[in-house]
Amino acid sequence: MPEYGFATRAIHAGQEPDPATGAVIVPIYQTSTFAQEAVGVHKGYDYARSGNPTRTALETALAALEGGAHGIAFASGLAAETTLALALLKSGDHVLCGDDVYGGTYRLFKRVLEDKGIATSFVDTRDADRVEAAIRPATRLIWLETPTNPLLKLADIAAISAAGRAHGALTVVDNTFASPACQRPLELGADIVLHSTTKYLGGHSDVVGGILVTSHDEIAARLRFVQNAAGAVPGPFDCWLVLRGIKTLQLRMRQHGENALAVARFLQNHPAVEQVIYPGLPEHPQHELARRQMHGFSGMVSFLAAGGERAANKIVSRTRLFTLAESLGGVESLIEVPAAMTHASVAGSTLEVPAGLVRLSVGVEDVDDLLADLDQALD
Ligand code: P1T
Repeated sequence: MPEYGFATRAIHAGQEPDPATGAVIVPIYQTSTFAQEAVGVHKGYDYARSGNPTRTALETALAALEGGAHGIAFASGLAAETTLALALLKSGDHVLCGDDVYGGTYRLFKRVLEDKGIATSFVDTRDADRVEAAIRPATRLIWLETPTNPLLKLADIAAISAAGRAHGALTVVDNTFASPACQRPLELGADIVLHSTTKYLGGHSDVVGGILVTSHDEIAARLRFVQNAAGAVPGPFDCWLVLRGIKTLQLRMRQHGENALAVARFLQNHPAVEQVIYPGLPEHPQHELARRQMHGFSGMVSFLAAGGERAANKIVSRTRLFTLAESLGGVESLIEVPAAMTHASVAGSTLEVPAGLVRLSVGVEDVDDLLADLDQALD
């Protein structure tokens, strides 16, 4: 549905009334198999690992939101990453990865794929020239998070994708932190977009899932083949929850962004805070790039607590509205210490994050309540 705007696609793409019953909302096709009239004669579905109408709706909708031709859904963000690696990489290949990524992504590359002969090196993706210089003859994938988890560094998607193309490497953008409401990497030249749909796309902290979107037909066919062959697919109810979530994505992201900016400004003026990181702040060193390639700056804010690890641990134990928990992107505000929680698996590596770093997933509650909660926790 390219002729419609983003918010319209979020509500309608892949979500026409059910042809069988007229149900306005895509039904949860809770079935593992589908009747065949004769051997191989059926209505497009034979077995639910290979395909399910609720999943098809989600895949169509998310492809439309990212401006891509094909969506391929998975049981988690990491299942999407694993399937992508199985489908596109072989022993001897090299992955060039950003030097600030989700701890689980690092763990997959270093502690699972390296044993299979796939090498990964890490580079500061804030500098497109440095990324290009680090491309090797064996580099098959360039793996970007932008903004990164948890330091909110940005990568110039257009410049890096062009460099990758010139050297025969595919650029994958993990767009989990921005969501397609704020950033659409395929439109900037990236080859594949990945999401943990657990986060902003689901939006309510009640589902775990993942998606890959691409406009390359051959790559999509290969990914879809391995989706079925390896089998890390989402169930129909999980697909339905994400479909329900994306209907309000645009509205939620607007409020996440507004609240996050207010929180970032508040923290900037607080003596218990050493440094605030939010791409929407003019003081963010890459704010110009953020304005160029994003449409809104999302709801993730990180800050360094004055007083380091002890101070950080104290703050996160004192908030009442900001719940101390891993994950992000739900309507409720969350707070965590990446070094000890989401990024424990990068400890001791070059990706290690500061022990005094606090990460906020700013929700859509009344912003004055959020500011008051942080104020009493930082006191
Ligand atoms: O948790 P899962 O759905 O498997 O997604 C993994 C993943 C992939 N990419 C990014 C950028 C992520 O942030 C995540 C998961 N992250 C957290 C759970 C977290 O709290 O950072």
